[in-house]
Formats: sequence, structure tokens, C-alpha cells
Amino acid sequence: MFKKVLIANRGEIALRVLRACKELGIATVAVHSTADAESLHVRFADEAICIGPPQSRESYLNPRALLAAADVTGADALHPGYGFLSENAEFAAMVEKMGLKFIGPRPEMIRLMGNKVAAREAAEQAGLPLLPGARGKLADAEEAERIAEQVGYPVILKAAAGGGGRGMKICRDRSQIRQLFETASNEALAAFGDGSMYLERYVEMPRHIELQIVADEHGNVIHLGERECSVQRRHQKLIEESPSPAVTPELRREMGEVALKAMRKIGYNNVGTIEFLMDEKGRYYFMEMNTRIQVEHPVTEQVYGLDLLREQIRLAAGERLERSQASVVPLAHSIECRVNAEDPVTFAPSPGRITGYHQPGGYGVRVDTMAYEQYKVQPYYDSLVAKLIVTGANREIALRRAMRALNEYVIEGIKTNIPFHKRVLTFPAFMAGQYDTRIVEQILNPPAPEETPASKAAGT
Ligand code: MV4
Repeated sequence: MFKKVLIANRGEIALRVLRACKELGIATVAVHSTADAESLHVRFADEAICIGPPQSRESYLNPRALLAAADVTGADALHPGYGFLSENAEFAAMVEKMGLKFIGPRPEMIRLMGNKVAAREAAEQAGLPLLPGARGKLADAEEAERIAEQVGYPVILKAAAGGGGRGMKICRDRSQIRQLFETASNEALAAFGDGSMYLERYVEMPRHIELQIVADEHGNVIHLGERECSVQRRHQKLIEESPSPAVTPELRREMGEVALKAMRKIGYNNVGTIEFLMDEKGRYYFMEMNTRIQVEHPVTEQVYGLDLLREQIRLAAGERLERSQASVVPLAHSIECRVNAEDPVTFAPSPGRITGYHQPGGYGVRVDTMAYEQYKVQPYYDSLVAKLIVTGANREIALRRAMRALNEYVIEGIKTNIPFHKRVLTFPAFMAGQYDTRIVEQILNPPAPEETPASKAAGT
């Protein structure tokens, strides 16, 4: 096992990693920007190193500062958390070149999944179902037109270097392709330094369903079921739950078997997440694979009774999976609300000092957060302040517990999206489990009520 882990992140995930290290008997090194000197991950770590000014570019995204901190503290492994450099294959390779273990999949695996065209091809080879679309990257707009005719409209153009919703354009007919291809490709070139594009049939009302993979370095792979992540706004997830209301035990078994076969074929190691789109008919298609621990990992931990951070660190140290697939059964229902420092109406960031703080507790309630009374939410980083994770014997119990916990939550001095979470949890389609990725739009812009002869007569 590792002796000392450097945690190359901040906020709630740095704290989550630190706690897992402590429980494994591993010493911890926190790194922080000057803005984060007062953070809990800094206070609780065995050692802390300031790596630069507040801007991420010069601190948490600065490989040289992180590697120097690892070097001077004698860390033997580095945990990247999520975001920042967690899916940067070059950084992972530099870490390993220095003789430290990067706690994640091998750098080549990160590189493969980072290129969405290469990932799509690897997924197809490995037997994962794909939407009809281009094989490999598109040479030009003419090729895009030709393939779009074959697969049928609407189609979606995506950047090979994109992901997470960046660099996508929907084309509803032939006349749009030429223009949108050029625009999208130029935008991708400017944003990622790579203008490569691919294309697939567009699914109008998809659910976002993702499968948690856990693989050791000895060829053993298990999955921990799915997370439903369709409650999103502008590709930012707001609420996640496990199991998905749209996945039956039979479908879970089938998706799991297909995914495990693919992961063995690809030679995946460590934790990872396969993202699927699911259409109205329950058909599922590979979309992307994330090679990091994800924000929403706690719902899976609660439902399957497995500490994913502990497991991730153990597996990176070369240890074996202790659980068999047969022992993995969903024992509960869990819902996560991402509490952000933002205006609940405009969604504008709302950084500042928390002047009053009381967090919910009680049976089935978990709060993963760096927040406390007097904590200052910084304007430089993402606006996540806490993850409220509630767990119950079934979905109905979890839903009521989520509402109860949100009602207990007091955060003063900044605005938060807690009021918006309450709107989602009481929205009929969410309560019924019958929703897709359009749900936030539907809550914000309810369709105008239809005028009936009766309402017209009543003047309502
Ligand atoms: C799609 C799609 C429909 N059809 N691909 C958005 C995030 C990125 N991972 C892929 N995304 C989408 N890809 C096809 N062929 C719709 C989306 C999409 C979406 C996906 C998941 C969750 C929310 C979304 C919101 C808008 C679009």
C-alpha cells in the first residue's frame, strides 16, 4: 500500500480522498492555492503545500507546481480527484515518469477515452452498442452530408476532443450540415486545438444513464449498476439517483454483461464510468467513457455498500477486487442533490462568505462538503458547495427524505440552489420517475395551458 498520497485537488473531493487515505493508514499531502489556505482539506492533511495564486491555471492546473509538491514531500502516489488534471493523459504520464503512481487508469486508457472518435471505435470493437453514425473522423462537410443521408436526420455533429456537451451541433436537415460542420470544427479547433469531428443519429428525448465500472490490475472487473443523471442544465448535472427508474433488473444485468465484456477486451483498469444515452424505448447506446472518480459516486456507494475511494486507491496499489459480481446487488435507493452557490432563479454564481450554516442529518442522510460557518466560497472555482446524498429502502422513501433534508438545510450569506432542488423533487414527472434530459427546461418553461372551451367561457 502507498505510504503517502498527494491530493491534487480542492473542495469536497479533496476531503473525500483525504478521509479514504486516513482510513487506509496513508499519510496525506494537501495542495492549495493562496485562496484556499483556510480550507478543511488543508487543515486535516498531514502536510500542506501552497502551489500558487487563486487562478486554477496557475495552481490546481499547473503540472509543474503539483509535481514539485509531490517531489519535496516524498509522496509515492497522486490522486487527481475529478475535474482539473484528472483526465489529462500527459499529466498522468508525467506523474508515472517521476516514479509516482497516478491513482486512476493507465495514461493510455485516459488518452484513448479522451479522444471521442477513438473511444467510439474502441467501444464498437469491444461490442458496446453505438448509434448509427460515422466510422472514424469526418474528412470534410461533404462526407458529413453523405453519412447523414445514410443514417437519417436529425444528426448530431460532435468534436472528437469535446465531451460533456462541448462542441456539439444538431442538424435537422441537409441544408444545415455544411455551415454547422465548419462552425463546429472551427470552434473545436479554437477550444481544444483539434478540429476533428464525428457524427451520429440524434436522439431527441434521451436519458443519461451511466454505469460504474471497477477493475483491478489482474483482469477482474465488476460493475456497480447505473446512475440516472438526466436532471441537468447546460450539461451541469443537478440531481443524480441510483438505481435509475428506467432500468429493470433484467436490463441492468444485460447492460452490465455487455459492459464487463467490453472492459475486459479493452483492458480497462481502476474505476471508470460508461455513459449511455437511452431512448424512449429503453434502447441504450454508448456515448463516452469517463476515466475518473465522478462527483456523483456517493449514490453508488450508498446503494451497493462499497467505498469507491477506498477501492480506487487499493486497486491503484495493485490489490485485488474483493467483491464478486454476484455479491453486488442494489440494496437501497439513493438521490444526490448538488448544492451550488448560485442564484436559484438566474443560476448566476453567488460566491461569498457563509455567515450561518446548519446541515441536515439523521437516518439515511450524508453530506459531502467543505463548507462550515464562516467558510468563504471562492469565485475562482466551480460553485459546488455540498452534495446532499439521501438513501432509503425505496425511491419513495428516498424522495421524502430528500425533501425533509433540504428543508433542514440552512446556508446564510450566499444564495444557493436549494429552492430549485425542492421544485425538482415536487415536479410530477420527477416524482413519477418519468423524465429525460429535458426536465429542467420543462420546469423552468412550463408549457402554456391549453385553452379549452370551458376555460375560455370562464375567462381563465
Ligand atoms: C447526444 C444527444 C442526442 N443524440 N448524442 C451531451 C453530453 C455529451 N456527453 C453528449 N450529449 C448528448 N449527446 C446523440 N447522438 C444528446 C446529448 C445531450 C445530453 C446528454 C446527456 C445529458 C444531457 C444532455 C443534454 C443535451 C444533449
